[in-house]
Amino acid sequence: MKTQVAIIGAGPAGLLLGHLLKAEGIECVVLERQMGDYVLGRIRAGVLEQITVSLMERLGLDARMKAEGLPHGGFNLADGERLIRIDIEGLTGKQVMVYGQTEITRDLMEAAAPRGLEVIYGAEDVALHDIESDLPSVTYRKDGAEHRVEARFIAGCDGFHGPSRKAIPSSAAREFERVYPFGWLGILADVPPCNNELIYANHERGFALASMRSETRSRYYVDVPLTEKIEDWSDARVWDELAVRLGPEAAASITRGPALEKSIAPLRSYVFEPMRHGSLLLCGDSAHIVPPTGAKGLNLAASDVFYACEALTAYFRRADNDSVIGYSAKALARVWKSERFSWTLTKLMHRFPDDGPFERAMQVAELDYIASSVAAQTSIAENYVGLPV
Ligand code: RFL
Ligand code: PHB
Repeated sequence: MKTQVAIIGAGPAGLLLGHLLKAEGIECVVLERQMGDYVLGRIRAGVLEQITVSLMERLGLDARMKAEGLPHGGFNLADGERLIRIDIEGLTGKQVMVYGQTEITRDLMEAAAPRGLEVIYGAEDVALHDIESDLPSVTYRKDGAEHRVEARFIAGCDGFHGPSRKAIPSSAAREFERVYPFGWLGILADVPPCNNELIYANHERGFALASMRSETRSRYYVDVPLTEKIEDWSDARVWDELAVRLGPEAAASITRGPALEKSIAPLRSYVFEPMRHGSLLLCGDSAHIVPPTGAKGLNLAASDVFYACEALTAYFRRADNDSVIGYSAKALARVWKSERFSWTLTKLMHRFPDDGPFERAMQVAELDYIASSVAAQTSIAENYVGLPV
């Protein structure tokens, strides 16, 4: 098969890029290792920045998001009994949208066939070839047969564990990484949220987050040491822990219910440079990971895809190779700012095992400063709502 862009991975990055390229008249095909239901079963992001919302609008795929999503004009930082509200809307004039990654993925997936976007699920042993040439290709196996896709470009949208990033020689790359000494234990339940806005809590027992998917579905997290096993966390234990860490006011409003999903995700900060090598462009988690504290992962995937689409459109419309060459620097400038924000918020809101009284005093001082300074709150608000693309 021949196409203009071979996209590896049908997560949000790959599907968004596929739709955007298709809308620009650029031929592409998306290769996904898993089956569609498996991709939809991953419970991940919940908070969308303007860039993600605007890409769905541009594609005309925003109807369900507008009908079912919850626009939020603020969120809260809790420290013991103190609650600091960050008035995102008042400070920036913008809102974030609470709408699950599962729903975005479903909207993109369902629109694929009607719009002629070919997505091949169950593609095994995906391998990249000749990425330093102008005619790279991707091979895969499906139903026992070998297939080859020849393209002008490959877009690596295959997440942190996919083969794309690994195809770039280490001599041409640089990695930056920080692994955190805890993970987030998440629980999803069909119960009303305890608060109408998100609460990020720093409690002496650890971090907690109260989030939601709708007015009847809640998503909560607590941080746990990496040694914890999910089997040791009954639903009751998770609810008890949330009630303590979120503080008395939120605790009084928590409705308990059976977990629809419960899992532990490790936290990591990671950046791979450059995000382009030869004819391969990396987008989303394949090139970078942020700890979920800033709600930035999916949104960074969206901004990468925005820049990648711009670069590929310039190439195919005007034979402008400079924008392809400039892709990495443009995307990384935004990636690093989101890395900084996610890391800062993670440090501010978690109790690290090696931290002593000094580090805790720094957290308290910073939270005091945030509580009393419109400038500090504005900085948090503009990062949370999303920096300009
Ligand atoms: P994905 O979603 O991992 O999709 C990659 C796709 O590539 C496929 N793949 C392959 N396909 C073919 N061949 C192979 N060999 C392949 N290997 C892998 C995979 O099956 C998959 O379908 O990456 P993408 O598209 O870059 O999207 C990134 C986002 O998923 C991620 O950044 C966010 O979920 C992060 N994240 C959050 N982001 C936000 O913006 N806001 C949030 O509120 C937020 N909360 C979260 C999060 C991530 C979490 N976890 C579990 C990591 C909360 C959590 C708990
Ligand atoms: C979520 O609802 O899953 C969520 C919300 C905010 C975050 C991370 C995850 O920062």
